[in-house]
Amino acid sequence: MDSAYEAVPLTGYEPVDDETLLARAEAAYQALATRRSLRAFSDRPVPRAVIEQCLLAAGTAPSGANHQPWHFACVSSPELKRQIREAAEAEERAFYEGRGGERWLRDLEKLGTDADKPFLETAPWLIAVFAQLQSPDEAGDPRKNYYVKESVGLATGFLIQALHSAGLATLTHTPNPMKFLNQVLGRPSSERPFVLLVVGHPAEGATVPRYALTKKPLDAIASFQ
Ligand code: IYR
Repeated sequence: MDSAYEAVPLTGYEPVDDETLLARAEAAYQALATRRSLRAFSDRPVPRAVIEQCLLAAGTAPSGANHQPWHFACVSSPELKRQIREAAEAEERAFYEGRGGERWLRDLEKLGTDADKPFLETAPWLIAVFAQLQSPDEAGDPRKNYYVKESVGLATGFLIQALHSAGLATLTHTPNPMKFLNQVLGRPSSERPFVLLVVGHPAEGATVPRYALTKKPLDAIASFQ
């Protein structure tokens, strides 16, 4: 039987000396360290072509068996944004009125969040990321996916990073529960909402919580042996 495997030459990794490696690694860190989860967006439009390029970047993420088990539902329609805000705020009100539990609500105090989510309508784009438990294979037949959450998490990380590199701000928003996104966006039940990314330019005078600026030092997040 013919193997399904075919090898092609590796491209894209030109040789680099260690000094250049370090300089690039530092630049990568500096570029990412300015990213903030933002909750105050400007209504300045963002061209769809910009979003499309960032989605292509997200789509390069590694995934289980290269099944790419993600769908990015991109919303700029004011009416759909309104529906999403309404449904999200209804869930969030229940959460902040007690469903979250005392401990969780106390942990969120430093972030200054509440049930009001005006940014869901102000920001030019909402990207609902869906995880596909199964998706069609090349022939269109349903096929099981593997490591779905891990894969979609990686693609979402790539997307946030691409949007940030382009100069856009994001909020990684997780209305809880967010099953309403399937209904509002007409996605099948084989897809689970993973995260709702809010994308746009910062509002003038936007602020962020001081608490979120503190990141763990290297010795708290890594070990070398
Ligand atoms: N989903 C709520 C609560 C919330 C939960 C976590 I974990 C956060 O890091 C921030 C908020 C909300 O969006 O307000």
